[in-house]
Amino acid sequence: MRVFLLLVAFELSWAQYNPNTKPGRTSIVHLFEWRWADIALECERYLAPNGFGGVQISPPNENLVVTNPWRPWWERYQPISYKLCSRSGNENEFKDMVTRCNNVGVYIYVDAVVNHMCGAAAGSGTHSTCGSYFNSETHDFPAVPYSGWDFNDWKCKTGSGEIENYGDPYQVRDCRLVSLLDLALEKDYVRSKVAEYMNHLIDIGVAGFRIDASKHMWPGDMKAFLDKLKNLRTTWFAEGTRPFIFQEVIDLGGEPIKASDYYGNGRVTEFKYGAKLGTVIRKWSGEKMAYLKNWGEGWGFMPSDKAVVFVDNHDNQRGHGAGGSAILTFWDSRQYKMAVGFMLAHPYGFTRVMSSFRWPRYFENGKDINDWVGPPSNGDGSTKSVTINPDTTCGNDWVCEHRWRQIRNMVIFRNVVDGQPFTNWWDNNSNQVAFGRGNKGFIVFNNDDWNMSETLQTGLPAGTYCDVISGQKEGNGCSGIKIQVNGDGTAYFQISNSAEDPFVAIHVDAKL
Ligand code: AAO
Repeated sequence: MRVFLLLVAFELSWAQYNPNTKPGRTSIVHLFEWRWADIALECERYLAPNGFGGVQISPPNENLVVTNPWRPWWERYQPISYKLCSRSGNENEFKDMVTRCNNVGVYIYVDAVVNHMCGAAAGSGTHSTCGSYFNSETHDFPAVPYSGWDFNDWKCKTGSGEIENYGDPYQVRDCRLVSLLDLALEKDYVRSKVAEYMNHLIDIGVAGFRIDASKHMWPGDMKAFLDKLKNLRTTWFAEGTRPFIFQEVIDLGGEPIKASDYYGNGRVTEFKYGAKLGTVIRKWSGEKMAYLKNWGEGWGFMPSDKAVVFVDNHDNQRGHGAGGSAILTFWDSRQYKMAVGFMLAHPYGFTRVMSSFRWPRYFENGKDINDWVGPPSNGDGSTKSVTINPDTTCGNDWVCEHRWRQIRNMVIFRNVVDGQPFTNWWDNNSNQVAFGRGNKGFIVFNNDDWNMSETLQTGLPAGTYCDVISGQKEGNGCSGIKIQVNGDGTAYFQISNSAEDPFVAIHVDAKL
């Protein structure tokens, strides 16, 4: 009995940290601003067959419609109600997506915006995605309903009512983030409304939540609404499965609010990861890849089992949020592929791949003045569908990084090496590095300005392997470089510094 109770306690404490992805599926992809109908298709035609574990979707709830004169992507971070209708689709389309994705074993993770409603200056009317009436001056959101009593204004002590100083945790939690009306999550009524929204999504079949602006909520208030959440639907998940929770907390150090304040509620986004990895791959600040030997906790990151990691996100790929100019994105595709490849090969953290849309990036005085531009859209403001080109890339200005061969094949690599230890590190004390994952996979990078030619211990069984970066195994053949692993596990690697992609990755499922 005692052993049983201990097991139950362990299960419960692990619960909300477990991404709930199917065994052997180790990453999720953020399909930023995609329509539900397109995500359903993508689950069936691409994500399931290629071993993706799930999709982080853009906020599905009703939001403010901003026209200035075109619609910014960020309007979706200004809730008007918890009705499921947005530029991505209506409730029926949402349900159809969840059902179809779940049926092929690709789960849905909702971006939950529950810290606030729309901006204070949004006005009043029905310029919202389902046409629900609201009034930001009187704090009236009848479609929830929330009224003046449900906001934090009385609690905030700054003159402007805004967060003025990130050094004061009270301001950060009780005042308005960029003028967004801050919900009073200390009230049971507000907690219940938030939980009701999230439970509605759980009833439909979602597997977890990214919780937006978690830094701006008290961890105890969050725990109160998280404790009200149901277990996941038994149609797709084991009895007693808790929703996966990952909290957006930007902690680059230097502020009193720490990522660790939130560990009790679930995982946390590790923003140091992309900021540091970008700096290393760019070789800025004297960094070099050889220093990645103790990547992870050794770099001052949070414990691996608490971390959600990513090279870039929808904010910092366009100068919002945090991370600065070091962040690598699809705009720097060669270095970006190396960074994503490194992330997916390395055991640290739970990995999220970014999938973006292209926008007319235009810098003025170091700032992208088009950082607001919304997804590819038609004249009437509706979001364009994701078309697929004959070469499997995407059209209509959808970037689809997750479909880039190098990235997709590294998602598969991570699945193949899942659970294997970090082994056989090698470096040249500069920017040529290599490491293995037990006896399942091995990866080699040359980010130096000269050629690499080395014989390295791979830890892999003898045989001929197909490099999954320059190509992949196709039937009994290989469309990329072939690597010969000798009987003693060593193999010879030659990587030109001017190669299209100066890295090589092999794993046991790509053995010829
Ligand atoms: C829009 C307009 C605003 C307008 C508002 C209301 O842009 O001018 O006032 O509407 O009308 C998104 C957009 C916002 C947009 C908002 C609502 O990014 O531009 O506002 O929708 O439509 C903070 C938060 C973090 C947040 C991030 C953007 O802590 O939670 O700002 N991210 C999420 C979402 C994001 C969304 C929201 C939250 C709101 O992912 O898409 O906003 O729902 C410091 C702090 C960070 C702070 C940053 C940025 O970071 O530490 O916590 O993030 O500042 O203010 C160094 C430091 C680093 C520092 C950074 C930047 O790197 O090391 O710590 O510099 O100073």
